[in-house]
Amino acid sequence: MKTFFSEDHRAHFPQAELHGGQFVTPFERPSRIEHVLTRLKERGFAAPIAPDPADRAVVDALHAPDYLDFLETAWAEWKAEGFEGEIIAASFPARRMQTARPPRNIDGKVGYYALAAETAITEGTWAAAWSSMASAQAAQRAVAAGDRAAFALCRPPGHHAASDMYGGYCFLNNAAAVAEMFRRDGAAKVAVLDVDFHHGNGTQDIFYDRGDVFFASLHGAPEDAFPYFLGFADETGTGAGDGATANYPMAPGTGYGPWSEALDDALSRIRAFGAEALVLSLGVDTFKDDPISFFKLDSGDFLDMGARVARAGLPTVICMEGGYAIEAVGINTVNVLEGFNNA
Ligand code: OKP
Ligand code: ZN
Repeated sequence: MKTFFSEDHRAHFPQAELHGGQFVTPFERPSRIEHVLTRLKERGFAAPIAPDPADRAVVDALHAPDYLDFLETAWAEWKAEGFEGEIIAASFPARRMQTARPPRNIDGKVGYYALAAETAITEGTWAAAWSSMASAQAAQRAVAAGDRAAFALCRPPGHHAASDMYGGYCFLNNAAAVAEMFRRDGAAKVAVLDVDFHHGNGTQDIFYDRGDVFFASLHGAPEDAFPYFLGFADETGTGAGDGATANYPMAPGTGYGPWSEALDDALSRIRAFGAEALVLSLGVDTFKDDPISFFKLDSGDFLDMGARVARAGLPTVICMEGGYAIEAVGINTVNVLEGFNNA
C-alpha cells in the first residue's frame, strides 16, 4: 500500500488550543505524524510519496466559495485588524441569531465560520490544509489507477470540516473530496466509513441530502463527546439521501466487542447500499489511552479493524484523521494498514 504525504503540514502548528479554560499545546500537533512515518518505515512500508497539487475543482464542489476565500485571507485580515495573536473564534451565531450573513469584520467572520473555539488558524494553516487535501487526492488517483488501497497521511485532518465550517482541528474535508473524486471517475455509489472517535459532522453534512454517497460514523455519543451537536442515531439523511447516513453513537468506556459489532453493521449497510469504492476516515483516537477520548480499544484491535474493513472487498482510500496518544499513534495507525494488507 502506497502512502501519500506532504511535509507542508508543518506550516500549521498553532501554539495554543483553548482547553479547559487554559491555553495548552494543541493535541493535534506535527509530531503525531512523525510517529506514523517512523512506524511505517519500521514495518517495511514503501517511502511516502509527495503528492501532486490538489485539484481545486474538487474542493470547489464541496466547500462554499465564501468559506474558501475566508480560509485563504483570514490571516492577512486578522493582522490588518491589528490583532497580535493566533486566530481564535470568540463570537458565534447562536440560537435565533442570523446564521446566513457573514460579517465584514474579521473577528465576526471567524466566529461565523468556526464550529468551535479550540482550533487556531495561523499564517501557514491554509498551505497545510491544502497539502493535506493534496495527499488525499493523490491517494484517490492511485486507487483509481488500479491500486487496491492507498493511505493518505493527512494533517491537518478533515472530517469536521463542512461546506462552510472549520473546527475540531479540520479545515478542508479530505475524505469527502476522495468520495467526490470516485463519483467523478464513474463509481455510481461510494461510501465513507468514519471510525475516528469523534463524529464526522462535516462529512455527514456535505453528503446528507445525497443518495450517491453513504456515510457511516462510529463515535462517542453526542451527549458526552465533541462535536456534541450532531451524530445522533436518528440522523439518517434527507431527501435523495434518506437512509444514506448511519450513526453509531457509543457510551463512555466502550470496548472493541461492541465497537466491532457496530463496525460490522456499518460494513453490511455499506455492502447493501452497493458502494463501489470506500473511503475510510481513520482516526485512532478510539485507543484506550487517548487523552481526549473515551473508548477502550487496544493496539491489537486495530489489526482486526483493518482486516474487517479489507474484507468489504472495495477499492479503498484511507485518510488519516485524529489520534492523540502521541507514542501509540504510529503503532495503531500502521496496525490498521497491516491488518488490511494481511486480510
Ligand atoms: C478532531 B478529530 C480537547 C477537546 C477538543 C476537539 C476535538 C477535535 C477532534 N480540548 N475538542 O476528530 O480527532
Ligand atoms: Zn477524533
